[in-house]
Amino acid sequence: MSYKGVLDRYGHLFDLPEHTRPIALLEGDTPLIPMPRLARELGAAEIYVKYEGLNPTGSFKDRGMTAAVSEALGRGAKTVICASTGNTAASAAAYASRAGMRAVVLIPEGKVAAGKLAGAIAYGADVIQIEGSFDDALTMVVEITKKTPLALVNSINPYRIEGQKSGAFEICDVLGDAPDWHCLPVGNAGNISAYWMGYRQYAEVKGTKLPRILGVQAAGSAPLVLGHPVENPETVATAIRIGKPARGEQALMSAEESGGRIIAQSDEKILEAQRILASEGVWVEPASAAGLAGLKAEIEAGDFDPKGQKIAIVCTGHGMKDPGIIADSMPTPDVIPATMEALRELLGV
Ligand code: AN7
Repeated sequence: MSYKGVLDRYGHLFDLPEHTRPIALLEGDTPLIPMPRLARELGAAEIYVKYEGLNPTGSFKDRGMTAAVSEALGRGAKTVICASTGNTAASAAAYASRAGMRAVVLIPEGKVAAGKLAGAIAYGADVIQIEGSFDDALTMVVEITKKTPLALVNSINPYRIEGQKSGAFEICDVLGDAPDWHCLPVGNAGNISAYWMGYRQYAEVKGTKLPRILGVQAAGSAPLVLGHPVENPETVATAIRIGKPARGEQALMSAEESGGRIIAQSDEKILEAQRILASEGVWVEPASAAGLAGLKAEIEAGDFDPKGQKIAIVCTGHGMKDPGIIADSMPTPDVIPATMEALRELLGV
């Protein structure tokens, strides 16, 4: 039977109300790409990248959005609303349009990568820029959904988390068990919470083991590492430029329960990890490289013995989401006259 998306495949494991009316874009079923060279270099047994950029709107958000929009539609909601650093906005916009609903997205002005903003506009959302941060936008959407029939589709919405558990199920299904370690970026902290719930559920129903979780924040937006909210978060990894994570407590508990931890990495290290992944043929947006940056740093610092370990790294969004960062941090291509002579001279052949 052909693939129909995460609700179809894993819906029996999601806690969703009866009224849910499935809206799918065949999200999920993303590749778990083996990285043997990286594993050798870092001294691990096996490393896999869960390439979430291959979801329909280019990020992992589609896993949870299919569930949240399906529930909202079934309940009779006409409009969904979210705050977003970009990927949630694009995903909400796509699923809402597919459902025939209106999407309103609030984003921090000037801090959303081009590919995400373009997506939200292309899918037909009402895009509103806030003269403030993601955290300000989230406060506003939470407030307005308390008093109006607008349906909130940020990951405070429990159905988002239900859908996002599918990432953990897929990794276990492909590997035949959970990995030893699971590394991923942490922003608003929905994904880390969802993965831990998913792994725990699979351990109960399938007898798989529990991985240890390494969550990675950007150093300039690391409230869970600092232990307090960050008023003015800053990082090139704009997806995780979040100072007051909605599921912060749950994220800390998830990491701790798993025997893992949440750490922070500098922008420099995050961009380095982005380049390493690209050198293996996997282009991800900066935030998505945080998991690898953290793993590499832990191994190099001797805080993590990779020997014999099977490690999954979630790369949450596609590189095409943020073309600007490449233009800013990498050399501009050479320009030559349209002659063979110039080409041969440049190539030295
Ligand atoms: C590529 O889109 O918060 O810890 O509003 O886009 O579950 O928040 C995005 C988050 C990691 C962090 N990687 O996940 C939003 C938003 C990418 C992201 C995260 C995000 P959470």
